[in-house]
Amino acid sequence: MRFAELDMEKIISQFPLPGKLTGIRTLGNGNINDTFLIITTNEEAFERYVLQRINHEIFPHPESMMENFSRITSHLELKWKQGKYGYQVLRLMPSKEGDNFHRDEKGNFWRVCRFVPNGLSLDFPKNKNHAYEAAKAFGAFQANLIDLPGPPLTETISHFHNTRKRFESFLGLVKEDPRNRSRRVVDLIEFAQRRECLTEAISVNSFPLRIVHNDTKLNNVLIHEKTGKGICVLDLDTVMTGCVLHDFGDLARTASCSADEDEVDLKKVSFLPTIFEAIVRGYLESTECLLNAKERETLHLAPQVITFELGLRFLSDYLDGDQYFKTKHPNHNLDRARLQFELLRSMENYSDKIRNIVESALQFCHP
Ligand code: GN1
Ligand code: MG
Repeated sequence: MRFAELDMEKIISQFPLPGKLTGIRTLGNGNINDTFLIITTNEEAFERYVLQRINHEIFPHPESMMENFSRITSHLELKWKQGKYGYQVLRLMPSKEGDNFHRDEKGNFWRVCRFVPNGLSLDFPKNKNHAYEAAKAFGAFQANLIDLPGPPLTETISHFHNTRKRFESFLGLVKEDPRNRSRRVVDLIEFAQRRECLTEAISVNSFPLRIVHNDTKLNNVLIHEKTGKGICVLDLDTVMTGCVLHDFGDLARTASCSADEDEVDLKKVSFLPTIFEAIVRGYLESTECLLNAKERETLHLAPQVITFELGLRFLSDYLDGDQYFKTKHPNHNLDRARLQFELLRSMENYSDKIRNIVESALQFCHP
């Protein structure tokens, strides 16, 4: 949905924010929800907030997703007060009705959070320290949610990181070819089919189920603009029961890559072992007591698995006529798929190095 089509002021007025609304602009480059920065001003100062429209076609149960959100943030806030969690926690602003979201007359779901100042959301790390800090922050996030009280969190998207299911639905789309596009991507289809074995590397049933973030792109953790420290984990919509390896792998996919997800020049794409080494260090520093033997021994495969999965998801969406991810041009999903597969190829070339980095870091880390 486009900015211009929305009656933004009316929506914002459903949240009793102090001051007068003085600015609205789009924020970030999420592929699913619509995100805006809101500025309100009174005589003395201004405040910033983040307004989001939840994509309810992709997240079919926004109410229970927001219930997850409240439970997660309350728990982390408590851990923060107890001095156990060293990061800021997203804070929701209640609607006029006192709910943690507002539903407009068109059926859209909206939420508002306080803006976290001084944070950079980076598409790739400017240095190793950023990668280390991001990994430490996502690790601490997992480690502090291990004792979340109450029933399991609601599953916001089913089978989200089930690589096998993703592969099967990809094969279904290749066969059905609803948009007659498969002939243009024969090379990518073959590339994916030759790597079917990756669909079995992290089958969720063989690992402990823990609460994980599930969308640990580097830009989902804010890095302090001056100190370079991780300050806040963002985007809690897919936080649910899952496997820790997917979080580790997805950060490696996005941070230890020489190009960002939308790069079209594949010559610029390669895996960056020194950044990866920093991710391993940061992640193990905050999760070393958490991981069991099976998780430790499979850690080195996670970047490849998740990169394969993302490549499959982009390619499937291309074959399906671009229904899922937001796209900016007709071949956007195809370009994204090509990049993921190129990155996977580079990871394969570095697979011994990746394994060595993980194994040597694990030597110094005791469960
Ligand atoms: C989507 O919208 P964003 O950027 O937070 C997607 C992730 C992908 C990512 C790829 C719910 O996340 O799984 O890794 O795009 N989120 C969902 O950029 O599918
Ligand atoms: Mg997301």
